[in-house]
Amino acid sequence: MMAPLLTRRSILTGLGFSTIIGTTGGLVLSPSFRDLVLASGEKLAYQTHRLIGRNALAPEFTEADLSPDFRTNGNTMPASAEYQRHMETSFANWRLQVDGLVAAPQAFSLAALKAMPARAQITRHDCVEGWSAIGKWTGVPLAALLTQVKLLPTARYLVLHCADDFSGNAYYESIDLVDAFHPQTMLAHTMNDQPLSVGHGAPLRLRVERQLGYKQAKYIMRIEATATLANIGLGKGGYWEDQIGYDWYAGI
Ligand SMILES: Nc1nc2c(c(=O)[nH]1)N[C@H]1C(S)=C(S)[C@@H](COP(=O)(O)O)O[C@H]1N2
Ligand SMILES: [Mo]
Repeated sequence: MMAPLLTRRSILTGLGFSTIIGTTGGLVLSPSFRDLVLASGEKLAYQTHRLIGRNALAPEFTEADLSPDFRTNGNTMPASAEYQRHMETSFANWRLQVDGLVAAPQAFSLAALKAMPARAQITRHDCVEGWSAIGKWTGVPLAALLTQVKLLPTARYLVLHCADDFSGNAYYESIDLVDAFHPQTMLAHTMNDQPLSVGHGAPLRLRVERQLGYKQAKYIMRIEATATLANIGLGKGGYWEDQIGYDWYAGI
């Protein structure tokens, strides 16, 4: 188990992201992982993505392609008193907790995240319900954050805990480390050059561009690095995965 981590660590400090992803893809995901976690159709999509390259980029568009109306979906206003307080104070006291299987857990303020080197990308969001929209996202590459908190060798997933819920069941999502280190995977604080609105997930939402809309977790409060998804929610890796059996790996 040490070799992959050392490789990933040394590459993180020394070389480019694409090399990290290739290495992570080759070493972190074992066949037993795929067999245990994925159902057969989903497994096909996952393996196809691995063949064409999990590190391949999602198409990017131009400002001229931006959708004039990017609709909201799912929860558009978390009901919790804690979230309401943060909203009323413009998220000044909000912190993103990053913990779990990391050597250096940290709490990031929104100002600290906005001060980090940003990436911007114009991509198409595809909802499983049959609509798409093109938007511009600006935020912190997740890889940069993970470098700061120092993932432990036992970490295999990142769980995104959100502020909202449906009937008391918290919304959450999870991704593997290949997607976590993908160059387009970011924590977006800005949409179409404006601070992320509450409807679209303020103050911070995930963009994981090779997957469907429900993976794009809004209202992120905490990111937890884990070795397994079995102990989170009902164990399927996400709110919709738990509730109605959506694929955990929603590759597009
Ligand atoms: N926390 C949270 N994240 C969420 C949802 C949600 O209800 N709560 N809905 C998901 C779904 S199904 C989609 S299509 C997108 C919608 O994002 P938008 O509201 O910015 O269009 O957010 C996803 N992330
Ligand atoms: Mo969706």
